[in-house]
Amino acid sequence: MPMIPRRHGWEISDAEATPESVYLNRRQVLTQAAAAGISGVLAFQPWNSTAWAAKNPLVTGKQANPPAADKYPAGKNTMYTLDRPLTDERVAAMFNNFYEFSTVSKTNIWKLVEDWPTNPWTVEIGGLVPKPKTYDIDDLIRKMTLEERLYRHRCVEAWAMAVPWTGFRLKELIELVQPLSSATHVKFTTFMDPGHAPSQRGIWSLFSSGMWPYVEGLTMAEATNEMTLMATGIYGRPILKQHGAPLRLVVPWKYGYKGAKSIVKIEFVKEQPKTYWNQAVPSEYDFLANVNPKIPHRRWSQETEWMIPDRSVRRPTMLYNGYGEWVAHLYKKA
Ligand SMILES: Nc1nc2c(c(=O)[nH]1)N[C@H]1C(S)=C(S)[C@@H](COP(=O)(O)O)O[C@H]1N2
Ligand SMILES: [Mo]
Repeated sequence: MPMIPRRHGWEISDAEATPESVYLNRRQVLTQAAAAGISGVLAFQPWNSTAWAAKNPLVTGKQANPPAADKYPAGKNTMYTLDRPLTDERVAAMFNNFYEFSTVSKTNIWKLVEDWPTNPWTVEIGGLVPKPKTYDIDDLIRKMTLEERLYRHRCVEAWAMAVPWTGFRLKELIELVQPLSSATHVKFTTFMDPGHAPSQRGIWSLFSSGMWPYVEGLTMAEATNEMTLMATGIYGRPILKQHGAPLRLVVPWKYGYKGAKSIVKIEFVKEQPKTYWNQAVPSEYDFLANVNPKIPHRRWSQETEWMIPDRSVRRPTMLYNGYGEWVAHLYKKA
């Protein structure tokens, strides 16, 4: 009798819609799917977040010596309102996509980041700028204006959440560094640390496309949109490591994979950057990645979504994740 890992009801079908199934080998996929299916039947129970939170009072994943820690909590920008309750802080902190740490599970990333140091940390700003410069993260954050915003988040896999991010507008940084007019895109490169990030080393790097580091990109018009946030905090405190400490991109009208975590380099470039998921599976993850209920993923519909941790309630997906008022004009054909 093979060992079947016991799972909580709310994590039973991790494997059903995750991108990793395209690059793990077929046998692994089948084994995982079978294990998830069987344990799902045996262990399914409605998720009781109150009872669970009582047993797990501490959110782990704090940065050691978080940068600009005295800036929290930052002032609230009340312009962006939610149509749903905020996700429980501990639920958000314990359900993550962070492929550098695991391509298999979302529910133990918070443990896997424990020994990963995010300090010291520098962010290189380069490419088509008059003065390329490497900033210490603490100095960089202190140059910017921090604010808190409530945003919905929609993963391409159909799970969603609503969280308070603290951060600064990317636009403010762009105004500071004054990119040349020849720049058409911004390229975000994230950390490389095979010693701490298991997927970046050995055999795992083969199964995770071998294309590290994770890279994302935006057009200049998207990057300078008011909604585009560089998150440095969450729930009124410095951002947890599992959410992409110490600096993470947040573009809430796009699928979550655009929101690169743990950024070390921001470059202004003159062509569309080659991005991680788009390179790995171009037919399933496009560069644009705007949330759109009418454009199905190749393997599932995008008409509905569910809010973590409750898979049993599906709600309609909104075009641009409900942020069309701010961003639809970017995509109108002239
Ligand atoms: N560096 C890096 N950034 C990443 C990812 C990743 O695997 N590596 N996953 C993306 C995906 S698919 C999602 S949905 C969000 C998840 O963010 P969260 O774990 O803070 O909810 O991070 C995005 N940013
Ligand atoms: Mo995602």
